[in-house]
Amino acid sequence: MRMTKYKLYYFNLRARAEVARQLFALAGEPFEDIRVEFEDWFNTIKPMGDMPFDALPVLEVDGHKIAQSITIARFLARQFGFAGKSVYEQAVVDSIADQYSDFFPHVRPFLRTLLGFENHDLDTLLIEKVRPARDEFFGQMVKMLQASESGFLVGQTVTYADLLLAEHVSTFKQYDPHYVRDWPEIQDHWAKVRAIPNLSKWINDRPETIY
Ligand SMILES: N[C@@H](CCC(=O)N[C@@H](CS)C(=O)NCC(=O)O)C(=O)O
Repeated sequence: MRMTKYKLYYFNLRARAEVARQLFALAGEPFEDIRVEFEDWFNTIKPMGDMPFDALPVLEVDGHKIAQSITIARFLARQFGFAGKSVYEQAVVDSIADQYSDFFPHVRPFLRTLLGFENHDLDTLLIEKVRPARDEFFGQMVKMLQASESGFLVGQTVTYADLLLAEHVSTFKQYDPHYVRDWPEIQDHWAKVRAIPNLSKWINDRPETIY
């Protein structure tokens, strides 16, 4: 049987491509993990205009390109069985991904400052922007966990929504060691997701990056 050929283009960061990479790891599916240097992107690849919407990540599936990180994650999750077990569950999973996208602009300046693309005081951003947004978002996620009663956000098994939340937690634990101290349900969720054997192997083996 011919295998689908996947190429994932992104920068040498976890950031917006990491959930896609983790879905490949969970499924045990091979893919080409193409990590573009910023210099090559801005000087060569972007000017060629071959990437939809002129941004990364982009997933190439047998030569067909798909853009937008959440769309890529949803596509792979559907392919590999991590998108929710019923149409209703899938809608709830997608709604969490959309909620994550609404939350993300509150933490984006912090991440862009780490990369040197913006220039803010990181402690001020943490206190004034990141933590208040975190409290609202984590409160919403705890309600999902309480409703599902499985330790995962939706249904009985891991979905790409769990990966989005757990990867966010990992990133901010790196820079704010007490990030989940007052959120035991979120800490337990993070530990449960990251204990999944294929995922924990990927996390141990993956390239070390700033976030
Ligand atoms: N909403 C898009 C945002 C994509 C995006 O902003 N990508 C950034 C990196 S995280 C990028 O390609 N920046 C370089 C550029 O815009 O030229 C997604 O989630 O994929």
